[in-house]
Amino acid sequence: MLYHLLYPLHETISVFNVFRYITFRTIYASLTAFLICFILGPWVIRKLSHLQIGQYIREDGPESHHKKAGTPTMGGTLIIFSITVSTLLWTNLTNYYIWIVLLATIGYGCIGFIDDYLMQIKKRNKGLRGRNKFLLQTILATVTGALVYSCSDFSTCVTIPFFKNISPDLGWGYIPFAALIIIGTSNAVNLTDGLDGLAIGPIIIASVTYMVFAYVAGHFKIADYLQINFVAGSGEIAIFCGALAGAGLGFLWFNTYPAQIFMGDVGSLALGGAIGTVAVITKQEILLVLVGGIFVIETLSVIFQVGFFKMTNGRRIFKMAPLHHHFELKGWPEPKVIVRFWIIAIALALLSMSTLKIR
Ligand code: 57M
Repeated sequence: MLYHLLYPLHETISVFNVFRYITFRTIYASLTAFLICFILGPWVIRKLSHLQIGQYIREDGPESHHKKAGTPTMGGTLIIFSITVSTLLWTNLTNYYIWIVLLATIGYGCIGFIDDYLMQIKKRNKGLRGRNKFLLQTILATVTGALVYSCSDFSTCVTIPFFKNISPDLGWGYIPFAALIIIGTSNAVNLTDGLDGLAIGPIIIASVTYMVFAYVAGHFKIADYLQINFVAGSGEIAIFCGALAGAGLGFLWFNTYPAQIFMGDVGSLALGGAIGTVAVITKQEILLVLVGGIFVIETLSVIFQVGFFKMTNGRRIFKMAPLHHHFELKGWPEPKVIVRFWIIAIALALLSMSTLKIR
């Protein structure tokens, strides 16, 4: 909004010329989202506590988690609010991709909110039925994929990391492909959000990584030089990624160990949906496996654990899945598990950025 209000005044007040620069608006979108979370955080924590929206802790979880019972959850509502306000303030609102990524973020947040509401407020132990939750996720992800596909100059070719000459064109098949990326990412982040700051850390790292990808993909000369897909208008998505990272940092201030608040499914599903949609729009879909490697590792640990359990009639590969619980049960203190996972996430993000040159 500020872009539309202030940039036109740059002829009379020259300093407003800065509003044309995506870098400037990305920095301030990040700071705006951070400040909203940082300032409203204590009030939201008090409000959730007052409403008794405290985390229910399952009996079969690690012993160390039982002390977490009652921690305010559904903090994802604050994350989504700060991302949305900051994005609306700092982006070019005529950009189609901005509305698509906001739809995916808020839409997945609503699915998570329903799940949290049923579980935490209605005390329905399982929340939304798995089947219903997956159906809602599939519908929203398919609509998101179709909206991206309908963008006139959007390429339906899939970018294969490290191989610039291989990019299969999926045609309309890109819609289910995109939906799969979004659903998978959303659920992977949801599974990962099981320790204080464990999910939000890699989300911040992935947001900064895709901020770079969105910027270069939206810059014709840089995209041409790097020989990556030029996606007209994706530069504005860098501003959204800035808001995502800023909101993540603001939330981490309160979610860091020992957490004063959890994000809830409203947060984990929304953030995963956001990152998945950004990966699709910036044409770095497959690379998300690397950028979001922590989420992939955690999900694979569950798949292997459940599969092995069923095949061997009860034997386990890990002490407990997802993987973060395995290290907890091995005796690693919670902060050690969290920070080591963040370190791996940073290394994977650096490796993913190197694919811009190694192709
Ligand atoms: C999402 N939710 C956390 C919090 C957060 C198939 C199976 C792998 C499913 C999985 C599961 O239930 N996943 C649900 C993970 C939960 O966090 C809440 O959920 C939101 C995210 N969706 O925002 O509101 C617990 O995580 C802890 N937590 C923190 N700090 C945070 O900042 O400490 C969360 C955020 C919270 C809190 O204790 O209550 C979760 O873990 O449920 N199931 C599991 O992950 C279970 N694993 C398991 O059953 N493994 C089996 C099989 C199925 C693979 C096995 O290994 O044999 C573990 N989780 C729980 N109990 N709660 C272990 C058992």
